[in-house]
Amino acid sequence: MITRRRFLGQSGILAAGISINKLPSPQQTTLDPDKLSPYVDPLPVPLIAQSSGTRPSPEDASLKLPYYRMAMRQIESKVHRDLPATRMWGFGPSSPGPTFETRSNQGLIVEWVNELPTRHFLPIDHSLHGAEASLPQVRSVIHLHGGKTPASSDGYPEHWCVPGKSVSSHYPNRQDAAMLFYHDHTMGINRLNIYAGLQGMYFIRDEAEDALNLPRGKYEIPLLVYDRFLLPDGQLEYPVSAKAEAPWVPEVFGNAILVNGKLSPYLEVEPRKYRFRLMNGSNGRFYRFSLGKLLPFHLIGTEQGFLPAPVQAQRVVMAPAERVDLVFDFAAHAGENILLRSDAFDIMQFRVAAKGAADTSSLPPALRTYAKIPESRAVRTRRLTLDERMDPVQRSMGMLLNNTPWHMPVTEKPVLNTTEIWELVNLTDDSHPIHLHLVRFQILDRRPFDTFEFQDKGTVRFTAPAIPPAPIESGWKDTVRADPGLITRIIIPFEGFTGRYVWHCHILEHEDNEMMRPFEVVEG
Ligand SMILES: [Cu+2]
Repeated sequence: MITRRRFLGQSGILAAGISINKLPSPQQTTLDPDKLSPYVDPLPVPLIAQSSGTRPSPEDASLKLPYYRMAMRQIESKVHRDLPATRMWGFGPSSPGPTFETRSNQGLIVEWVNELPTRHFLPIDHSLHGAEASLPQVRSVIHLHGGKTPASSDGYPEHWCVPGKSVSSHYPNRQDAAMLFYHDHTMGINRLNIYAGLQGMYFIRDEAEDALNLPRGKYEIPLLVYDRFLLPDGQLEYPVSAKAEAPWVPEVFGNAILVNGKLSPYLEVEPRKYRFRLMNGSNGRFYRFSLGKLLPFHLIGTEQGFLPAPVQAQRVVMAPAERVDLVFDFAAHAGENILLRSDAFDIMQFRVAAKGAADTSSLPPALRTYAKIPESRAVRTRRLTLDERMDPVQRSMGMLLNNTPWHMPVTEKPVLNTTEIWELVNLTDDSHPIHLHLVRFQILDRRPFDTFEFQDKGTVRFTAPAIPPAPIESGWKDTVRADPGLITRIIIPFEGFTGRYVWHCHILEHEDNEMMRPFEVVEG
């Protein structure tokens, strides 16, 4: 198996996003997905979440907001026709859970109810902070990724609840149309809870989106892609280290890549334009997606909504938690089968019908007004390192942000309604998708620097010119790849709410082992 790290050592930073698409060679005890017939299961599309009544708004009790009850439960779900059902944790009947559909400025309330069993079925590492053996095994708290959410509803990792209890969240949705997602964020076991299945999609719509006349309804398809390690009996396996008392591993790559919970599904499509809302929901795997033999498609959005204009591409690299919005036109492919691929791996099949209804949707040349934030607006620049701790034989002992463990006092306290620049100084050998809660940001640039000189003297000596963000990154983001050997600069308006939030690496194994820190937005 080629790990991301080893591949990076061989290939340099430009390969960062694509380096971990090698699947581990099947051993006798693991499932060989190549022996299963591909494209025998239709692609499932999660049901739309339904509200049940209303609740008063926490901001104004005279205002009634839709109320959703979302119960986390252990379920059995078939990932492939020829495998027994897989034990998972889902929301209501499914994993991924039901999809939220709401509109900008339409607040809602979700009661996240923990109806899970009291024993975890994946290996907890009690040596990790926040996962001590004295704590209940099964705990959950849900975060809405990409949401501009009040701190008390944001799913702070320590605000978990146990089976039989619930946590309610208020999502005001005062933000632009975008594809967000909800997922578990529990301290020390987040990687296991999401791996078990606790994630789902959340769409915010707005009038600007309505006016674009993009493909919609059955012509707009969410594709939540994630890898899992499956055993021959179809059950989930989560890899462990050789140390029984400390089973944490620094990264997990499965032998099976699922789309909306199915292995190698197919989707019947008409020969017309479709809009795909693609998301990487993996713990640690990066993808470089393409369609067919590098057929061109149009990228129209990123994590926090539309790009200024469509960008034509043949591939798109996605780190965990990144989302892209893309339009592909099957019109010239009537009667063909087209694969969604990630480098050499076939992920799903689109079966294009010979004919379909007339396509009245459009791909507008302009999507959104978008202004780059001038650097001069930043009131403060923070230099923050990404660090890895190694044991004497160069095994990873975990990652850190700014060399500071989670439990240390809060050091990042941006003032509400000010803008800051954060310089992410990556001193590790990995590419880390860094996510900040509450905010959206823009990428300024990435620039190579001398990491040895920085570690010796603490000084930055750039070794090459700054690299501007790729066209697909030239919009509002909430997750940014910080590649090794580079300083990645982002510019962040801190808007919406004061209070305690977190920022972290979205490689879930890193996040669970100290690559997460609180930040606090304070009044001016
Ligand atoms: Cu990381």
